[in-house]
Amino acid sequence: MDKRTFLKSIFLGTAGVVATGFGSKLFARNRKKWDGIFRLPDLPYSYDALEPFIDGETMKLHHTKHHAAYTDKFNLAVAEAGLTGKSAMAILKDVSGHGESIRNNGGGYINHRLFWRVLTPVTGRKPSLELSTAIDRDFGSYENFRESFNTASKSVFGSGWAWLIVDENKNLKVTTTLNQDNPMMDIARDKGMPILCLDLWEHAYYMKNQNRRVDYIDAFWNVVDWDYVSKRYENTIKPGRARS
Ligand code: MN3
Repeated sequence: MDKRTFLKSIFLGTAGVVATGFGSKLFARNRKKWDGIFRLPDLPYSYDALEPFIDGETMKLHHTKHHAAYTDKFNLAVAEAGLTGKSAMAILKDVSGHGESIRNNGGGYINHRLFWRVLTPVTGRKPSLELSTAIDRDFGSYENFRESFNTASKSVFGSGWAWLIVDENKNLKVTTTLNQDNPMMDIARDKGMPILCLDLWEHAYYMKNQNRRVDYIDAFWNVVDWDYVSKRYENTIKPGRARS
């Protein structure tokens, strides 16, 4: 082996060890090493797990085509704007200062990321005592809250989302946004931390429900993951962020 080949083998060998160590252990353990690229999250259940309420074909297209496209385009827009390395929330909080592509694709990226999490195939979950107390306080009853959310969902003309948010006074509020806007954006009419959301774009229900958005809204209540929504609520109102 000549000197050059020897050095090359040492270099490649070392590089191999570094790459393996980095990939398998260091990277997995050290989340601060995020590379600034937003990735399409896996669904926490299979595509057909929410049937018969939301069909598998819709879920698959929605995740692998729509959400994937928003994710790719958001990465491009973030890179073009020189914002790589900033969190999605940091970018979208000041969305009015960025272009339409960041607003639409960044919204599409985070809205769907939350949407998959608030759904579950596990039946019978209920809001926690803490959340259900807040629902009674702010809506009068769980039934009134649902009515309010349904009415808001039906009122969205064209494409948009319905939301349950925790506002700056730690109160619950139902609101809607158009297109891919999100209540955390500075352009939102009602600002707050979203804890539950419903995608009202036709791509979310047209294959199964066609024009019957009402059927889709009704079906949605069967697959809401109240455990996750309650946890999000409790994390949002934690002491340190006192009611004002
Ligand atoms: Mn969608």
